[in-house]
Amino acid sequence: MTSTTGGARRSTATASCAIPIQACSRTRDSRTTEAAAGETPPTSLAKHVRIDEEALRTNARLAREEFLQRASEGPLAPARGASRGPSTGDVLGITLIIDFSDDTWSIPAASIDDYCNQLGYTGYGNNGSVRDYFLDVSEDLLDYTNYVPSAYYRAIHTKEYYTNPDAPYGQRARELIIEALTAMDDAGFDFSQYDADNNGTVDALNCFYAGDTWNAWAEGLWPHASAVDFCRDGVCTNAYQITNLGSNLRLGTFCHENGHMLMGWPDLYDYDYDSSGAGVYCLMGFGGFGTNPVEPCAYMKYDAGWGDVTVLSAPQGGLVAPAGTNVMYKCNHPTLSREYYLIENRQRSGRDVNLTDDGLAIWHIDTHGNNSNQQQTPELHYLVTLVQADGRWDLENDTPPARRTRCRTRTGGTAARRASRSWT
Ligand SMILES: [Ca+2]
Ligand SMILES: [Ca+2]
Ligand SMILES: [Ca+2]
Ligand SMILES: [Zn+2]
Repeated sequence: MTSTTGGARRSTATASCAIPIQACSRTRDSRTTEAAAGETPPTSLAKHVRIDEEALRTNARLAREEFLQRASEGPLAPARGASRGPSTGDVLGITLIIDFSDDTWSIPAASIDDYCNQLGYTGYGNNGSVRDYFLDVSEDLLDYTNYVPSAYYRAIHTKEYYTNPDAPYGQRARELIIEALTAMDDAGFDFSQYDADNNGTVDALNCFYAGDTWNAWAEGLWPHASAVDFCRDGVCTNAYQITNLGSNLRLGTFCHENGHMLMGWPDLYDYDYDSSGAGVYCLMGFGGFGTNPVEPCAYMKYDAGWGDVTVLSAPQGGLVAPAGTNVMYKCNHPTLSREYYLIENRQRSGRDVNLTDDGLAIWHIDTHGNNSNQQQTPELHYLVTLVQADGRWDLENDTPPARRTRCRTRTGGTAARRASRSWT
């Protein structure tokens, strides 16, 4: 999202780091930014079984930690719409794997290949591979695989060099990426095969580096998304995301970041951290973490061209909206094309098992909105608003993240009638 509040975000996130959580480790001596294995929230709950209070708190904390770790992406991410890859068809990304003489690899290259590409993958407790995730949520419209080298690229310099906090943030990450890309090209790699939509831009560039994050927030190799210009074989790279590997592989952040790169999706959490945005109800909100990230919410699927959309122009009964599909209903604003409602069924099963409630989700969309703006005024409101059944507006009010938020639980017809009365 475009914004002029990069500085504000930075100071907010820094303030948040006053909380003594692992993701906010601020010195090189504190090299453990990964959540401990035992803290992983439950991912295999039976349908309709509520997540207990402790697990809810753990979920919320882990989501916060992951997003705090990624907080730098807001100011650095390419402007919305500036760089977007293809969202359908066979798409091939590049995933660099890099280690250092002073921090060598621990996860085998073949494991990272499986994590990206293997159908039915279950490694590290993940619900499928990255490829599985996007096949599922696009209903087979997007088959996204990644080229993963068969061996790590050993960086020219030490990790100490790339993580030097005195260098401008991102500069040495890009130096590292260009180094690795150059070595690939020298070995005969054909970058022109990685531009599925033939727009001259490599569709997706991911970079994993060995070990933990050594840096403080927004320094050195602190995980981030940005852009790097490297041109070979008639194409150039643009957006990239870089993350430390740590000791495990988790789907959430990778899928979230590739949602940005491929589909051009915006973040749906509040960059100011003073409200909860779309909460856990979307991959691009706090739901995009851990080993079983939730589905992209209806707007994302609609935007990507994956939605099975029926436009409702009058109240109707007997409508069917199966959960775990891309069936959705749309109610247009009488005069403004940028504003509408999308309705989908979300149940706590499969990829949505970690939702904090289920039922019919009614989303108010205003493409001029911004999920950093929780004010709920005609001028300042979210892009994607969950119209909460209990009217509490917990997401906007930032009461414990999404815990008390309620989806609609009535039929599509009833919900559509109710929705049509309350344009904001
Ligand atoms: Ca080449
Ligand atoms: Ca392209
Ligand atoms: Ca805000
Ligand atoms: Zn993001």
